[in-house]
Amino acid sequence: MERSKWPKETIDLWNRLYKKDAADIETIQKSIVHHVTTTLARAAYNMDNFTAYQAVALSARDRLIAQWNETQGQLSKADPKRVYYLSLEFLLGRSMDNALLNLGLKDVYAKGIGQLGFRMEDVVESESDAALGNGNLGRLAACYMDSLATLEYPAWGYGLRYNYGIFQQRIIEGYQAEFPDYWLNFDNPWELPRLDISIPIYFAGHVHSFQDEYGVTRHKWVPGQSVQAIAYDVPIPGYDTENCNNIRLWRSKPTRVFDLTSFNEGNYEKSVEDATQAEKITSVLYPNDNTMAGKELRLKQQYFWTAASLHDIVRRFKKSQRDWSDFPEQVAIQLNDTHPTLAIVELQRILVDEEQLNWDDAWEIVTRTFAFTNHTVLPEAMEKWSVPMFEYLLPRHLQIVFDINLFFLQKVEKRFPNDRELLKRMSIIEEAQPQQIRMAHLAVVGSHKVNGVAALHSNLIRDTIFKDFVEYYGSDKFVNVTNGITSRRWLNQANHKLSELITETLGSDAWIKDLDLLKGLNKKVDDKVFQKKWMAIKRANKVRLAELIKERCGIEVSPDALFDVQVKRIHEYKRQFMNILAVIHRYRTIKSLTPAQKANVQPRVVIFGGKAAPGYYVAKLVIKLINSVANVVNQDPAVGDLLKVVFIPDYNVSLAEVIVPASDISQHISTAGTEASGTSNMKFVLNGGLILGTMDGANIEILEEIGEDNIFIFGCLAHEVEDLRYAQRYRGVPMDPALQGVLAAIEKGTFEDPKIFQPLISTLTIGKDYYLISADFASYLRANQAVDAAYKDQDEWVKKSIRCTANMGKFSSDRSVKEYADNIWHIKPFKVVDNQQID
Ligand code: B1N
Repeated sequence: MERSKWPKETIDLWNRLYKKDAADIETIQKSIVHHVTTTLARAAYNMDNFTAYQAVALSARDRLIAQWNETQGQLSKADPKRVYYLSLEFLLGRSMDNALLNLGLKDVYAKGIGQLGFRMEDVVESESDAALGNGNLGRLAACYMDSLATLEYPAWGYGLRYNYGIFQQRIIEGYQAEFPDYWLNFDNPWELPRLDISIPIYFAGHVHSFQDEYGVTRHKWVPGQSVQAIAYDVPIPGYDTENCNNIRLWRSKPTRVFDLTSFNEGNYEKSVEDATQAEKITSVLYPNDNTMAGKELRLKQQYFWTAASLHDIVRRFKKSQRDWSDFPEQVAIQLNDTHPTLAIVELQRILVDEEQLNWDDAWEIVTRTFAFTNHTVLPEAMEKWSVPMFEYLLPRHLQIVFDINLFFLQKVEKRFPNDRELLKRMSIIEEAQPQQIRMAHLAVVGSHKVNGVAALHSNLIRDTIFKDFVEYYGSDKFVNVTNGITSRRWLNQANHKLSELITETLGSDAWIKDLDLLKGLNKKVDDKVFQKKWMAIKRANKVRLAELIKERCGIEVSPDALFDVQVKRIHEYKRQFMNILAVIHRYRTIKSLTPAQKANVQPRVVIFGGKAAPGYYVAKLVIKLINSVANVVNQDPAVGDLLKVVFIPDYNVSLAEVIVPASDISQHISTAGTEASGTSNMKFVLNGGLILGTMDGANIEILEEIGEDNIFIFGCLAHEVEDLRYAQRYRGVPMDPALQGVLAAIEKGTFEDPKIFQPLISTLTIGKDYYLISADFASYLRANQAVDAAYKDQDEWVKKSIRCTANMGKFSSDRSVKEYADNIWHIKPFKVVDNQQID
């Protein structure tokens, strides 16, 4: 019987049964045991930590689903404006601990599972990471989803459900080796398969042009291939709220009757091959960070994902029976980098070809709907697609791209007549052999707002890659939203002891949702008792990391040494190479000291971690060099505990949760103007770690917040980079002498066969040192000495550490998300009420 015709008794019965589970320990234990014995088909006697994890996860998931249903039901009814965050990467890491903390049930679950014979820490450790991202860009998306839910914004994420996330890294004879991350091996309790939501996605074929009944020329895409997009929903609970948002991830499947031609020809093998090709689309995450590979499969991924997401968004909009002109009042779509830019073209196609709107009206709707975040200025990361490849896969979309470009350039020409160079520079199409589509230009033209991710970066894009566009559109279209991180995961969860101390000190845990309240800690900077507790927690975190290092790397390090950390993707612009070169310099210096002098050396553990893209030869050599140096240094009795070098393999989110709280100093040392923002810098400082860094990305704003006495800054400034490059190229500036000494040591064979490292060393040839390692080297060494000296003065150090945490409020992703909501998306919070009624 239809729901609207139910008699009162039926509704009453539903309402009586439709009650949220109580949160007492017995109800929780019952639900755990229920999942062990039924869902997992196990018994108490053959349970292990992993089974316990699965059962706790399933039990928590039941609660998430209830909240998810409430949220989505109430949102459907009220139908407020929503934001859709399109990101090819969501680097969520583990979910269980986060879900329990956000639900406010961590303690009672810990107690519950404890009485059932398991330790919560072991259960938490049994979960593997959801690693559907490369680095910061994907982790940022995850932090934003947490903030959107916590701030009760109506928001959905859209992404791809890769079968293989970022590869697992092992170190074999010092080299990186990559292994597939088949993360779905043991099922994933955090996703809800929506097998009923299956959307056909088309590729290839040709375009049919015809005159409609009014004599207007219209176009219809007659596709040649089809696949299905299946939805998997990942609930994202907010902290301390009933709201539970959704990330919808698409998986590709073959269409049931896929290729009729092969089928009709009786070519079974060919039709199976087609089916396999269809599944391949969402098989693997491309492991490149900040570089573009230009592979056809990647373009297929991008279209598959944007087309499925738009279909879903449009379907939801159409339910409300509003006029198309209302679309931008109901829908905001944020493009996380250029990867989803095809969504612009796809929406224009839907509106013009399928909904029969005229071009200009459609384009107005499109541009009012989309906004675009740029995350990089590196030329190698700029997405371009070859026109012939694009035409084969998306023939109708290519026509639309050319039309968008034509109309756009006509307008530019009108404003700035007779400037062919300008048109060439601004064109969406690059005149190369073959022609290329510049996705960043398309994203700018199709969006109403464009933002960079830190103040310096936003200024840089206005002055460089988008300069002409700023002149044409005016500067209002180009804004800054400095990145942020979620305090829920990066302090409350990862450093729970510190979190408890902060709550106790401030007298409330309100800071978890309002990070500016940390300012209250400034009053405690000189409080000796507080300082002692603060340092005791840092030390405990260092002990935990030392144990992990012993276990994973077999290296013994002292928690009393200064822990110096650089963990991030390995990339030339991030200059891990410069770091290890300075370590070599330190090593050589220590070796030259008398025993008396050695007594004054500040012991240091230099910790590296990070993955290199599998095809990035030079970056992989940096890993090899770090491991070769570590091998020699760690075994040199003349050095002992004064210097240890560690490369922790397979850096990922859950490792970061152990490493970040344990650092004394972390390094964010990119050449000025190359790191768009960085977000790990924020995580370290929030946890009371100091920064050694350049005037780049968000470091600059961190300095502004915490004060220059609490950060170690060195190196050239962004506006000096061009002149420095010119000078070394054309004026023969000699190499830094200390650097010369270091290179000579490598070339002498101090760290394995020097031939191995020749390609790496040659990147420093005078005139070719693009990332300016030589130019910055002297000031880098000085900054390192300043770190040593400051760390020796522990009384002052602890004050710096407290001031760091106290002044990081700005970098909460809650602040970032609010800026997007107010200035770009124009959406308002929608509070889900816990009414526990079916309607
Ligand atoms: O985005 C982060 C920033 O904090 C980092 O500074 C920035 O490097 C990073 C293509 C990227 N920019 N571009 C990428 C990743 C994958 C890919 O396929 C580009 N990642 C960044 C968050 O704003």
